[in-house]
Amino acid sequence: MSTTTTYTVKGMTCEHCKASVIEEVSEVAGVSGVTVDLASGRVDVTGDDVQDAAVRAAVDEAGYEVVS
Ligand SMILES: [Cu+2]
Repeated sequence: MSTTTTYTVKGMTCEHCKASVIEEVSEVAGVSGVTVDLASGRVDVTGDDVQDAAVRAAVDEAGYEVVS
């Protein structure tokens, strides 16, 4: 079953940042959708059996920080 988890990511300031996060998180196993709201830093990750640690690592890889 597909579920959506919401994260708050610090440090995204423009469309490029947003695209980087979407690109990295989209590569995480099981992820089927990623949406980012730049203003709030809200990142919604949708998918099946997505590992929380893998999402956090992907955000870190993109150069940003998950704060919640
Ligand atoms: Cu940017």
